[in-house]
This record gives sequence, C-alpha cells and structure tokens, in this order.
Amino acid sequence: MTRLTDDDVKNISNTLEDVNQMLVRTAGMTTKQMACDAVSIVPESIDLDDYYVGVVPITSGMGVITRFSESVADICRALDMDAFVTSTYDVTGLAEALSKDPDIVFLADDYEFIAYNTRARKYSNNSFCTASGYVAVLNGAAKGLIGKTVLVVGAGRVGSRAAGLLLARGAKVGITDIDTAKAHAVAKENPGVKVIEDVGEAISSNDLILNASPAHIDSKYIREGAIISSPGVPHTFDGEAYAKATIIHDPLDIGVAVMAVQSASFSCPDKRKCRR
Ligand code: PYL
Repeated sequence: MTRLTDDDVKNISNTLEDVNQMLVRTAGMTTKQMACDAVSIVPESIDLDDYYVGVVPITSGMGVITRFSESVADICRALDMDAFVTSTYDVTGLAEALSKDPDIVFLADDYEFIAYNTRARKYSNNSFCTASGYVAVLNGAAKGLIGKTVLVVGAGRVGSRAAGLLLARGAKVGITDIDTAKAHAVAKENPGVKVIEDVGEAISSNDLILNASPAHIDSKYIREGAIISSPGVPHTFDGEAYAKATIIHDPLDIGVAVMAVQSASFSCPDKRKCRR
C-alpha cells in the first residue's frame, strides 16, 4: 500500500468543503451522501451526530504522519460526528481513547487502517471503504454503471476490491496492472472481470476508469470526456489530463468518510438499507 506523506495530508482539514463541492459538481452527491451510497445506507436512517469518535496516532513502522490523525478527526467532524485525537500514542493512546467511552476508534499503522465500532465490536477497513467510495463516485459521475465498461488500473488492495464492487453495480469490468499475475488473480477471484495487458491501449479505449495505481498515467492516453475516479496515490495527473477528463481524487477524505459511516452503521438502531 502506498503511504501518504506529510505533504499529502497537510491541507486536508482546510479542503474538506472543496471536496464536498467537487463531489456535488462531478457526482451529484455530498460527501455524506457518497459515503452512505458506498455502503448502502439510507442517509436519513443514521444520525452521525450521535457518534463519539476517538483517533489514536500510531508510531509503529515509519511512524506518525503529521496531521494524519487530526485530518481523520476533522473528516468525522465534517460529518457532524464528535471526534477527538488522543494526546498519547499506540497502546497508551488506545487506553486514553477507551477511557472516554467512544463509539468508534480509528487507528492506522503502515499496513492496516481501521475504524473499530466498540458497541458492535466490528471494524471498517480503509482499503474496502476507499474502493467502495470511489466506485460510488464513479457511479454518480457516470449516471449509473449498468452495462457500461469500466477499466480498473491497479490490482492492489483498492483496485481488487473495486473490481468486485463494480461488477455488483452491473458494470463490465476490465483490469490492468504492470504485474499481470496480480490482474489475473483478481479476474480469478471475480468471474467476469477481463484482464487487459496493454495499459496504454486500455486507457485510450475507455471512457470510465477507476485508477487505483501509484503509477503516472500520461495524459496522451486519456480520452476526451473520460471520467477517472482516482484513489491512487501519489496523484500525478497534470493540467492537460484535467482539461480532457473529469478526474476525482482526494488523498484521505472519501475513504475515511465511508469508514466513518460504515462503522457507525454497525451499531445504528435503524438498519434501513439503500435501495440498489
Ligand atoms: C490510509 C492511507 C491511504 C493510502 N495509504 C494509507 C497510508 O498512508 N497508511 C499509513 C498511515 C500511517 C498513519 C500513522 C499515524 O499518523 O498514526 N501511523
């Protein structure tokens, strides 16, 4: 999994409203509506302001990312949740969080990022929630995916989950990865997914793309009017790409918003599901 840098994270808290507006403009839904759609929750069935959320900075591996925990807390606050960041780290931080009796605790090391619901004793996972958030965004931006072809670029933790979620929404799915064995493994796991070996050819012949790869995509391959839902980090699309296509990206907000809604839904008294 590609790790975010201090630079990726430093402005997240002040751009949450920009992301919200971008989602309304490109996909016709607010951040909260996107998150609910991503995990099939009726927005009116859940009162996010009922939830108390703790975020614990974790120092293992490559250590704390500056403002990562504060950004997670601000993303939850933007969803009307009451959130705090512990002043201590790791196990001490978890104990500090639990002493405040939160409904949800967020913790991330270099491999896993989870939102644990203490009431339901179930957790949300960032890879699944990022995949489902960006699939919901593509579905909104494309005004539905049934019968439409979508190319998934990158067969890693997000791309592989996105392939299955796209199939579930009725799309025809192609997947490409520089490591073709990874693409074939996803196709084996998700019957109906087609492996495409030539990345450039694949991108230049698709209007709907879910880019879950850290690799740079040269704008010369991008079709005029394409829609690219792009969780991939680092995000390296240039001005030419943005002029040709609708590109939807943010480094953390979409994935965390889906984690917050999904984790909250585990202990939501009203289990109404989205129509799908
Ligand atoms: C969740 C992000 C999305 C892409 N890559 C994932 C990542 O960077 N994971 C590492 C998160 C480390 C957080 C650090 C802290 O500040 O608590 N342990």
